[in-house]
Amino acid sequence: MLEKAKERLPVECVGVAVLGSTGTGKSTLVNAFFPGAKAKTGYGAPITQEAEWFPKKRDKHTRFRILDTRGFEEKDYEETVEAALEAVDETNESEDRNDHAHIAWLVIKEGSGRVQDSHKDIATRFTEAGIPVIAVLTEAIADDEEFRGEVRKLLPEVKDVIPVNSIPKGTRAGSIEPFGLDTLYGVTSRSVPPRSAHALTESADSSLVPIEEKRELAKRRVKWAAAAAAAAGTIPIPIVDAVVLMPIQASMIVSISRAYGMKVDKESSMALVAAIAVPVAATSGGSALTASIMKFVPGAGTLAGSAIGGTTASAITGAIGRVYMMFLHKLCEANGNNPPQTSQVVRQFGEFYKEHGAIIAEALKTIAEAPKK
Ligand SMILES: Nc1nc2c(ncn2[C@@H]2O[C@H](COP(=O)(O)OP(=O)(O)O)[C@@H](O)[C@H]2O)c(=O)[nH]1
Ligand SMILES: [Mg+2]
Repeated sequence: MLEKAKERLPVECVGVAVLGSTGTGKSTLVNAFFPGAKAKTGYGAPITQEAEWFPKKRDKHTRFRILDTRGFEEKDYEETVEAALEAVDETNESEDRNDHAHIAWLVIKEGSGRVQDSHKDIATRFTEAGIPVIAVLTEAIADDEEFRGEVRKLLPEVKDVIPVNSIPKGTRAGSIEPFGLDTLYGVTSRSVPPRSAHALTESADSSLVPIEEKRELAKRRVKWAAAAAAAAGTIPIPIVDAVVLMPIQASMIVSISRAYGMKVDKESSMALVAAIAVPVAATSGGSALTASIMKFVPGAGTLAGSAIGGTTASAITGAIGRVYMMFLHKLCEANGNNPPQTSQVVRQFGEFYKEHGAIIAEALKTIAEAPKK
């Protein structure tokens, strides 16, 4: 049921073309920025053509795609630029914007100190093709402004020039910690369409995403679920709460968790949903919704189904979502913007609910008092 409900979540994807010569730090950058790059897209496998998308085809669950190329060696870069543009053109013909390339990262090693013909070519031609270009200076030293200024001057088309250090860098003076990826996240997020920005929030390394953006995305998921529940409420009951409402609420819980950067697989999603549902069900005393919520819990049995209306279904779904968001937000905040483990949520939600469950209790009361429709 969870799987089915997830099918109905909004489809969001961001396409990133990562361009630059071999050895400039493209792979290092992608792997630091998108922790799921290898597992989720197969990125890093040897490419068979000049330019190739990872994954090759997008499905409903794909949150990001990366265009990888052979590398732009100075002597024969034209062919690779041509191939990359072709790959972008092809995908951007799709009517679904989720298929598109939305942004290009032009990767230059800061230490090279040189802007090449290939860089200029990429910056102009991708910009002309409607793909914003961000120049990323890798293995950067935090306060070396000179090269940055030169890149800005020589590549006036680019949206921004962002120095980054993707992984710790050892120097004689000690280690330079990673920096700049959060700036790259911010500029990228502002340069792509809103739906792709949401996909970025979900797929970029959680530490790069400001907690307020996580909250915004979680709010959208609650809104989505409340709207879906409202629509579901108009379908004849009792089928509605078991088959429609419960999966909506379950996938809402999973997608709020993902918005806050939690890694949720099949098993942990069941544990999460149960952890939220049990305390809610325990306080909701016999309303029609209890029947719906109790079905979250394996073996809890079913109550005789009475009808609930769309408004009610929407109100309770929204209330559950808001309380869970409050809970996760607090945990993340207390933990330096790091997502909690599923086990921590399972252990601590009950306690939190005792203090803050009034929001849900209110919603449940209005159901109990509402005339049955
Ligand atoms: N410290 C540090 N090393 C980097 C950075 N980017 C790349 N490197 C190193 O540079 C080398 C080449 O990087 P790689 O990602 O394989 O380049 P690619 O050929 O463009 O994919 C690797 O040894 C990386 O560890 C960076 O931002 N910081
Ligand atoms: Mg590479």
